[in-house]
Amino acid sequence: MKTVYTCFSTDVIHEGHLNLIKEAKKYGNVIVGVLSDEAMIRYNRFPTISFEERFALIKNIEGIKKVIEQKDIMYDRVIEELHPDYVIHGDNWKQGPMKAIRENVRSLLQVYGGKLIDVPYTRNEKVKRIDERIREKVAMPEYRRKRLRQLLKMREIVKTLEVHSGLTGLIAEKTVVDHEGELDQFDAMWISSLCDSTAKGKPDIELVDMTSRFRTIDDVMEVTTKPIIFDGDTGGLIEHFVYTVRTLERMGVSAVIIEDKTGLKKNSLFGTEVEQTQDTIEHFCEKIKAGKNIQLTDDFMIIARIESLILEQGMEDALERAYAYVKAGADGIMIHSRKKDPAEIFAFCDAFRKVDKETPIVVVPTSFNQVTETELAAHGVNIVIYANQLTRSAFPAMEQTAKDILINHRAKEADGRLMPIKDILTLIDEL
Ligand code: SPV
Ligand code: MG
Repeated sequence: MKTVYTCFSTDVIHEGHLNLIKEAKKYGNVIVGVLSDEAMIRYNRFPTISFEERFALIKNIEGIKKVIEQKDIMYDRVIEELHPDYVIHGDNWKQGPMKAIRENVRSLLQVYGGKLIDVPYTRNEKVKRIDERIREKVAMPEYRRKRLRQLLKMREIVKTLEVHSGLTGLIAEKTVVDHEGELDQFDAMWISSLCDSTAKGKPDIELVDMTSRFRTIDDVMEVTTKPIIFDGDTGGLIEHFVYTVRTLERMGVSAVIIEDKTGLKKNSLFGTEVEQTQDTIEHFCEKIKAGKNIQLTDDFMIIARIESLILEQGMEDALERAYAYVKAGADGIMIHSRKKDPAEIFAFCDAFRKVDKETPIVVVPTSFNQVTETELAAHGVNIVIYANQLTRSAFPAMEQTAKDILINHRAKEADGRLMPIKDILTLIDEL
């Protein structure tokens, strides 16, 4: 009897899956792989049920010989182990990022004469509706909020991209790359005070009020499903911060990062070029405690951001603060630096990790941008935030277009660099 292999990464079994199994049975014994959570989140949406539940779901389908876990997106290991005569899949993998997976399977099968079968993907209203329901579910506050904690367990580095609008949210949500035989996407989104303010033409001095910042979050949430880390600046007055925590938590934001500065906040990347005052350890701990006391779920995270290196207060001060903030209840530590050389970030992480192996460390490699995610992970970093690159790439592009139009008294010369009209019209899906 021949063997037929297929791999599922679904939370719901619908008639499309059953149809695929029915087809597969015509060729031999059917083995189904259930894609691991770790692999699934690299190119697909976040699972809404546990791996064990997804596994059980497949096990319950009649006529399957065996169900296994497929650990990797690419099929190298599974094909080496099973040597299936056939691999069968819906033909939807001929498009988009999944094309790379199909190509991987095709070349692996070719080596020993295995065959690839593409079954027409079941596209009907019912299947479409199920698909939309799962999407809506992962976007709901109670699912979205806890996802950062879940990702911290699954991902060596939680890759986070700055967003400040529905459009930038869509970029963070949908961009998947196929590079060097691997698929990857961003895990989370950062609502930066710098970029949220800049998008409104305002300086980054806690001038854009919270109501307006919540509006940005809402715009992003409306069109995305990924978890959000909110830049809460200094957190403001303790009496105000508790309200901010309540609102963010209710909205389904996963974490707020507050920095240990007081008075008129200026952007950290100014460093000591402008006057900035660091909060006392005692007062900032009070703020952390107040926030932790007020939150209602175990999911929401308050991350304490240490400005000692930015303000040239030394490593000892940074570490003392880190331990104190964790003791006060901080769910994570963000250590910031404006040096090009990542040495002080590495030194902080190494020292902190000697004492504390658990508390997540967040970094924002804007200045020390040559450092890779793998290097940061090796020093114990858990979350990397690309805090402003989308905004910084969009602004010069838009400015150049404005100049081209002014110089040429028409838009033709700019056109070569522009997105085709056809693409902008279809960029946003209608419901
Ligand atoms: C932001 O993105 O607003 C930040 C990070 O707070 S930084 O601009 O580097 O201070
Ligand atoms: Mg900021």
